[in-house]
Amino acid sequence: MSEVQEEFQKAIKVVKAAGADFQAAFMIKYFLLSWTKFHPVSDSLVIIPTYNEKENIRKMILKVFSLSKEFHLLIVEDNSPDGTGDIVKEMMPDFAGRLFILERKGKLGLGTAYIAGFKWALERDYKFVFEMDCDFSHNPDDLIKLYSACANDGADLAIGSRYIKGVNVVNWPLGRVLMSYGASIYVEFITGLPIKDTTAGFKCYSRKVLETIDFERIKFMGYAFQIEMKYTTWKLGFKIIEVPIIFTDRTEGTSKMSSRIFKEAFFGVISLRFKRISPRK
Ligand SMILES: Nc1nc2c(ncn2[C@@H]2O[C@H](COP(=O)(O)OP(=O)(O)OP(=O)(O)O)[C@@H](O)[C@H]2O)c(=O)[nH]1
Ligand SMILES: [Mg+2]
Repeated sequence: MSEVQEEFQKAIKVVKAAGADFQAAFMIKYFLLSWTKFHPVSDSLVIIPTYNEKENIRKMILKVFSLSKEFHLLIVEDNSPDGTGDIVKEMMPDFAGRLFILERKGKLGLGTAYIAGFKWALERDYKFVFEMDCDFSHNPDDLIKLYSACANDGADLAIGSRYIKGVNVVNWPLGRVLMSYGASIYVEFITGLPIKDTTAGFKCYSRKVLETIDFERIKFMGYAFQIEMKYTTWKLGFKIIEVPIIFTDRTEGTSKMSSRIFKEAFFGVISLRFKRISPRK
């Protein structure tokens, strides 16, 4: 018998000789150890809404699970005709307990996708909930910076911001940059919201923010949704920190930006100015 086998036999004798309580405790510990190995726990859920992202989704999922911090991932899928949902479902067994999908019947808009994701997160134990696009405009490595702003620096909402030090946008046509930068100036002028990147969609919410916001009163869909969530968080008195990030235009797949989304944001901001904000009852 080898030395290792001898040690193993000795260990078994010790466990057998011990009482039933010890054996039960040993079994529970062993079970928990193997459970957490295959189902890593995380305090953080990243929500990614998807519509026709087949070129990006696989790479994105692999990237998020390769980060040094453990994040869970919820894909809110709107029945993409290109089969994005099938790719997610095919990958789920490889990431059991870490990768989840919420499927909806059709393209119902970004705002309601996130709200569905927030409700899903609140039914579970996550302390930090992230918004991120699937198109790699947001660099998944920056999730850790956003996490740190909330977990270590006391932010209730951390925003990945393009306009902290100049304009950190790569490959966006000048028209898009001007529109996005102009939107932030416009929003601050109309509503007083003291945020440099008001349309940003790369964020980390601490749980208490999502528990306080009354989702029934969040009305907008696209960019206006992003502005409305920030405005509401600010009005409710939460601490907001902007974290500088570099935003890169998507290289794969197609943009879902439309003139309807633009109009909603333009007029929506004016209506926000007159909206009464109160916490959830
Ligand atoms: N579930 C769901 N996801 C959506 C919907 N519209 C857009 N998305 C996703 O939301 C994220 C952002 O959409 P984009 O098309 O990149 O929109 P954008 O970033 O505002 O515009 P671009 O900068 O032009 O890419 C992506 O992951 C999209 O797949 C929708 O109606 N439902
Ligand atoms: Mg995009």
